[in-house]
Amino acid sequence: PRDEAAARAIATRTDLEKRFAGLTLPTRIHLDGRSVDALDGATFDRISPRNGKPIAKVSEGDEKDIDRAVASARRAFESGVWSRRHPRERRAVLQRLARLIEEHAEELALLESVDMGKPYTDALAVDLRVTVQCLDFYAEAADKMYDEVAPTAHDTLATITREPVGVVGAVVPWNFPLMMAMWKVAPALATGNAVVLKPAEQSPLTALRMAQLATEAGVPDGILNVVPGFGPTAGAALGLHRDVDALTFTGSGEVGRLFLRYAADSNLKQVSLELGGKSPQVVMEDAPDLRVVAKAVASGIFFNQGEVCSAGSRLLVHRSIKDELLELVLEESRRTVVGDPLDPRTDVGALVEQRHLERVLGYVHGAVEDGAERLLGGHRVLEETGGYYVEPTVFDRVSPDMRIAREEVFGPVLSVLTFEDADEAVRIANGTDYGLAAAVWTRDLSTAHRMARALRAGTVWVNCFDESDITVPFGGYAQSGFGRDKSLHALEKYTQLKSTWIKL
Ligand code: TXE
Repeated sequence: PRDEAAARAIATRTDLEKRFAGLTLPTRIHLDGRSVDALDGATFDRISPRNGKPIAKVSEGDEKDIDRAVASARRAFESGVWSRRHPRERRAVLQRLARLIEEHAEELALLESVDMGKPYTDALAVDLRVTVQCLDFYAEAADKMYDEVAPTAHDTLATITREPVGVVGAVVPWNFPLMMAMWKVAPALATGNAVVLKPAEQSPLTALRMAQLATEAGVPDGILNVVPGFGPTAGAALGLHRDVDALTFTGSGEVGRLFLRYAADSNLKQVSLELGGKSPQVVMEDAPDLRVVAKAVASGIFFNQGEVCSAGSRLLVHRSIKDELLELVLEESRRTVVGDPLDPRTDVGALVEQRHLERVLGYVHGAVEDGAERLLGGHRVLEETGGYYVEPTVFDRVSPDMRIAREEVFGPVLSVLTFEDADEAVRIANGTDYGLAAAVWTRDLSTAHRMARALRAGTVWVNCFDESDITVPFGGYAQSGFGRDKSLHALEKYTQLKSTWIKL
């Protein structure tokens, strides 16, 4: 019965709250295997988006702290304690870390949920599962990478070997804090680099806890340093540092551009960028079961509060089936529960911070002003909790030139557009600056292949959405960035090729 389920849920929520209250929060910089304060002792308040209340004071690293973290990483890298270790031993250490993360999965999911507002159940089932898989994948890869011998003249030998780049800077966002960190840290460590990680100021806790576990697992001191702090100070210092060899970033396009500038203004460090998107879900006239499509459309935009770089924020549907599909999408959207991230019944948690809530609501108001028709949602809800909740929102009659159809909202807001034929669908789908992901729904094999080729995106899904696996690369075309996370291709970002000629 519903009441009983509700009572159970509340008990669980209370248990989680109690559990969180009992945790010693990881709040200090992780440097040389130890927790230390910022050099000037500065801290900043972490506010939980579930209720707007402070949960911790976290060390605020700045340029000087980044400086000593990079120096420590450089020392550790050059010492060879990790870079020259037998790859099999690096594998064993990373596997130990994977097991420790597994053991602490509930604690880490709880930190993630309270820190940045995603449902605890998703944090556990998605973020933590993927984090562990990622680490296991790159740990396994560590001792299975072979180098090459080139087919050169008989009296020469030319080897092509992969070497670690050295010190890797990683700047990550707050939407999947631990998972994104691991997408960068695992391949970088597996290939023998040292890493300085700057988590987002909205979500530093899991990265700090993970670094403590890394030390416990045997990652040598200095090989993984984590410096929480703000973008324009700590983030910029890492981007501008002359002793950082590669910088891997996930975040906004605006800041991505800055990292290219930082590299140009300092040491031309190698930069890779993953910058979000405006992913279309293209539903052709001959789409399969529209109920299945509707479910995928709703979860594709509401999962993780819509704070997903590949969120299916544009529904492009053939005019002839629009009414039918839209009705089903609205049904799914109404069933989507917004609520406390710690409540197991919650599908959509809290947006990460007040500023972001305002940004999302700003897009909603802008869409109304531009003439889009609001069919559902569009409001802040549960304001009495002090948290930053927005209900699932659906806009119809969106035209491709409206801001809501072009810019990344990063909230639970779906725009519906229509098309007459495949050419128009492709034109609209490809008509933004982004190119991260796209989906096409069709029963026709040729249409599927033709559309998959025509869609300008790093990932194309056919008759599915959000399908993913650590073995498959992820990254963008166009202004969604360059370089790939996940799969063996990600290793290219953290290694460089050396050609060695030997005259025989
Ligand atoms: O991102 P920022 P924000 C998009 C999404 C979102 C918007 C703004 O549309 O609404 O960006 O989010 C660090 N120098 N995405 O403001 O600012 C910052 O500290 C160096 C898409 O949170 O890009 C954090 O660690 N670093 C995205 C990281 O950059 C700086 C995920 C990301 O923050 C910096 C997040 C500076 N001047 C947001 N300013 C995705 N691709 O998934 C900030 N940072």
